[in-house]
Amino acid sequence: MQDRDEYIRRVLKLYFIMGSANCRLSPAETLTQAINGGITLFQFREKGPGALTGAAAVRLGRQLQAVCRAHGIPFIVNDDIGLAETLDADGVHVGQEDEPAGSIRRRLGTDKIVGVSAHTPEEARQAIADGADYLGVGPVYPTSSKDDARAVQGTQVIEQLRLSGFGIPLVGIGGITADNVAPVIRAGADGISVISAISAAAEVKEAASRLLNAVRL
Ligand code: TZP
Ligand code: MG
Repeated sequence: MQDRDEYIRRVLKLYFIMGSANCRLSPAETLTQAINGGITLFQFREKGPGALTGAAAVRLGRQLQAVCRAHGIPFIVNDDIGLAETLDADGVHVGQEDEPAGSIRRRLGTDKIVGVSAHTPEEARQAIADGADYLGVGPVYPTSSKDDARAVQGTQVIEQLRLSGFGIPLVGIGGITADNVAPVIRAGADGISVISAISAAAEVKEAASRLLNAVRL
């Protein structure tokens, strides 16, 4: 458990989330540059305007998974447990509206990474009881990458979770950039999860590398 937590904390440092709707360049090019810039974990999140579905989503998932494999970066699927099973992904990330983590853990087994979005200590407690490996907590700052995002919470929930003794690996998410990452880490997050700060950057590799340096400070 200790080793697993250490591994999870390490890969959560710079957690990049992306689907085709988020990219300026092609998804594979965006991901390749992000990996070259130093991302530590990738989540395939095919949502939003013009998002691929069915066989096309599977094809893109396979392509991005191959890029991750070639570079030793774990590949996580957002929400869609069936897609994660089809691809034999390294894990999944789910929100409170998705399949409960306990049932996902039973479906995927102990080896896969299971992440859960949590907004309160009660949701955190339930996720941990269900066998979650890590929590995503946010939105820390305003975001335009998620239509149904909850109210902005600053770093308050992260601090509250740490102060009440939750030691589970945890990332902050929502509107995080190299310029505002410091308070997120100071509040107790092990890393950050970003979409636009990398996917929409003019220079994807440089953006990832700046973020990684900021997380390490
Ligand atoms: N969940 C909470 S905020 C968010 C998700 C998926 C979007 C994060 O995107 P960005 O562009 O890093 O604000
Ligand atoms: Mg979801």
